[in-house]
Amino acid sequence: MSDTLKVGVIGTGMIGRDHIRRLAQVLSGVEVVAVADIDAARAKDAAPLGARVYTDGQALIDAADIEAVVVCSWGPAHETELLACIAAGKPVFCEKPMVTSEAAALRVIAAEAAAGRRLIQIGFMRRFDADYRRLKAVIDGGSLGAPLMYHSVHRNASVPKGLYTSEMPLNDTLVHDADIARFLLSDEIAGVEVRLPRRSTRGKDLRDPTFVLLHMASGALVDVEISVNIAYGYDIRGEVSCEAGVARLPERPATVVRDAHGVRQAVPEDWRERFIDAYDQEFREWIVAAKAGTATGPSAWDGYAATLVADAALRAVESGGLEAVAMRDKPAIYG
Ligand code: NAD
Ligand code: ISE
Repeated sequence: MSDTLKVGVIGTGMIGRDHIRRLAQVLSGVEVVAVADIDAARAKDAAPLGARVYTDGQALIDAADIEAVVVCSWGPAHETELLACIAAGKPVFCEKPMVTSEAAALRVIAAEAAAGRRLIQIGFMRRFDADYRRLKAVIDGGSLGAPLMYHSVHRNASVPKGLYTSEMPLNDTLVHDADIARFLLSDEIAGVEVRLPRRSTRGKDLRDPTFVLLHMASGALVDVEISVNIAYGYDIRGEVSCEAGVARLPERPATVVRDAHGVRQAVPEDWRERFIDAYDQEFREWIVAAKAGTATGPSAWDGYAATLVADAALRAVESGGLEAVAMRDKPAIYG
């Protein structure tokens, strides 16, 4: 493999464009040589100077000069793209959600396990965020005792303009909170309940907000507020209550403005601003591993775990009760 990792990016929507920007302009040791999108105009518009443009992701994956792939298409398209990358033996960074059903997740894991080595990193960027890493270090340090509860707040100002379905608060948004709960508490999710509070009148056809309760295998409980249309900004909060103290994510630094309306600080507009450094870091680590022909960081197994939680949450909306999450035995490649 060359010194400069030659990558192709599939999906040139909001996050595809943002990742192309960081790969082409911010990070070193990597070059975007091709992009693909079913929307040809969008792909052309997003392509860095000199990069080839495809409308077929498979053709990009098959291209001989492409050493690694970044998947930023919609969740339901990810399975096909991941299986094609595994078949081609190419490391792949795949945005969350890895897939949108348990059956698809099992097919991806089986294919990667059969390949005999990790090729997939999932875009759970919170694991690379300095604030979350410090919070985990405090919990792991043990001075506060065992974690008993985790309160997670996940607020979006508005829903994205592209594909958006009624299932997305659970299979697209909740997956971040599920993954970070597993990461922070070093625990697995054993069951899920969902409660639907009074509905916000701001979204015409939107069932928002959503309240989720995750039952961890240890007995710890995790409550998650998901708001996808809360107007004021992108607000991510987290606090862990332990036996002998609590630890929480800090307030983000922002200029304090005092004027005739009072004192205020701006809230990030969306995930691009809040997690800008975390996305850069997840790709730094991905590039190093991809150059070695493998993957580190959040794995397909983590993608599978989050998918199971999303499936259980969707069932819990229907049943109104506690839905179990039962994970299979972990294949050896996931450690
Ligand atoms: P988007 O709608 O803005 O863009 C998706 C793009 O993928 C569109 O241009 C669409 O034409 C293209 N596409 C769809 N299916 C395709 C296929 N089979 N082949 C090629 N192109 C295809 O959506 P987005 O906001 O950029 O989200 C894309 C993915 O990234 C989603 O899975 C989303 O959950 C994830 N995402 C992650 C984060 C994060 O914080 N990690 C943030 C935003 C989005
Ligand atoms: C989006 O797809 C993301 O992944 C963001 O990180 C998340 O906060 C948002 O809710 C999703 O729509």
